[in-house]
Amino acid sequence: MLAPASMAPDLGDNGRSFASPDMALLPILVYPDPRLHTVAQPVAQVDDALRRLVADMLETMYDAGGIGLAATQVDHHLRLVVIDVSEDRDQPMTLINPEIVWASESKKLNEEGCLSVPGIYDGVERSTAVKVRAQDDQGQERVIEADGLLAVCIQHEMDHLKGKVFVEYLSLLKRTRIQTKLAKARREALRT
Ligand code: K1U
Ligand code: ZN
Repeated sequence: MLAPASMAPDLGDNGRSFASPDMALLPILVYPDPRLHTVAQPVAQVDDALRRLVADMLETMYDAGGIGLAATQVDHHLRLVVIDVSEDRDQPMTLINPEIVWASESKKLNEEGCLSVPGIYDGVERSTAVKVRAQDDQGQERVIEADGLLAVCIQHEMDHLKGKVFVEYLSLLKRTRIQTKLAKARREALRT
């Protein structure tokens, strides 16, 4: 796996060490919220307001125990993704206006989860390697070559930007069961 440090925002040794009182945990949309199907718009300007959103998204992703988060999931419909697949959770990556420029023909079934579909894990077939062009948080264009978990995560997050949630790869029967389970969990959470 190739996870270039150059894609990481300048957050010191650890993305979380940057945490300041100004940082915010953003509410994550839960499937089947229709806003998850919004197609994200390109980021026009990489400025301090966008970097603030990046910092809040990283904080939200770490707090939720995720390895990635797309802006769509926090109701910001911009082509922006944050990822950290490192074991020590200290290699944050920011992908602004990401485009997959190459995807391997070889595919693999991987178990996936989603912070917008809590508690549900299922298999999705994805390319085993991808090449992605994106801007970093300074607006610099980068090309990332990814395989393994990073490649899976990038494809999952890019789907979010298209308004697609991983459960849409599953059968109608599975999706119906998932919606029933999430509706029950929501009712129970409202009761407590
Ligand atoms: O987009 C998201 O909702 C984040 C999602 C990303 C993802 C996970 C697994 C495969 C592909 C993409 C998550 O991080 S869900 C949490 C999770 O499943 C996980 C956490 C740590 C390691 C591995 C998976
Ligand atoms: Zn997801």
